Amino acid sequence: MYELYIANKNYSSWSLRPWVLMREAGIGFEEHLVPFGGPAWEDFLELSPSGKIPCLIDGSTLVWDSLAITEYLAERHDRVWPQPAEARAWARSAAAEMHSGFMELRNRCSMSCGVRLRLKETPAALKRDIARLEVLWRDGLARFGGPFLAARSFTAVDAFFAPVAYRVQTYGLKLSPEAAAYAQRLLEVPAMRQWYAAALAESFRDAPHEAELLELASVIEDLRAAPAP
Ligand SMILES: N[C@@H](CCC(=O)N[C@@H](CS)C(=O)NCC(=O)O)C(=O)O
Repeated sequence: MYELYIANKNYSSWSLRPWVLMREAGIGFEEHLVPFGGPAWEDFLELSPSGKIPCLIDGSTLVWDSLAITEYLAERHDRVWPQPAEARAWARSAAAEMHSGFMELRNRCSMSCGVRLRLKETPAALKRDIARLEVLWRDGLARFGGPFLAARSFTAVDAFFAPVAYRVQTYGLKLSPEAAAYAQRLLEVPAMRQWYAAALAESFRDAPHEAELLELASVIEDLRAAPAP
């Protein structure tokens, strides 16, 4: 049985990727949630050499970084990347672009599933990231026929954009109808619903994450369970 170490579901966009992928691909795993806060980095360092989460343990093999975990799983399970090779090439490129890019979207709209926020400003760099996202999604959906990005079913490339769907919801990001429909489709995936319900139930608050959100945005609504005293 694989063991997947993740951080808090409300905040941890990187953890969401392998979690939702494994759930949707029917790959069994035992979940371990290691909370942010306090000596989180030391806690994470005990598990993962980068001091970052997620990481996957398979017997004596440790895999860290969401992209490496995805590729490790793809060597063992059929449903991780789409078929045929052309769709796989596109999906890998789009996932890699998300993994190493979209910095403004990631930094300015950090994931907080259970909160609704209004950004204080929308700089040109963020608009560029959103415009690129729309072109990329439209391309995948048109090229491979949807309803997911590179296949009829949810695959790893959708998992890489899953955190974006929560960001769209949290920040009310304005997208074209086609892109908005895809983001909504991601939110309705069963594993995404499960993650979201668990995120809302969290009473844990991570002070650095909360401070970062308030610096860049104002809170419209907080749907999470009341904070732990
Ligand atoms: N590129 C890594 C990034 C992982 C990452 O930044 N994880 C965050 C949690 S969402 C983390 O562990 N942060 C703790 C820290 O930076 O100290 C991946 O894809 O897994």
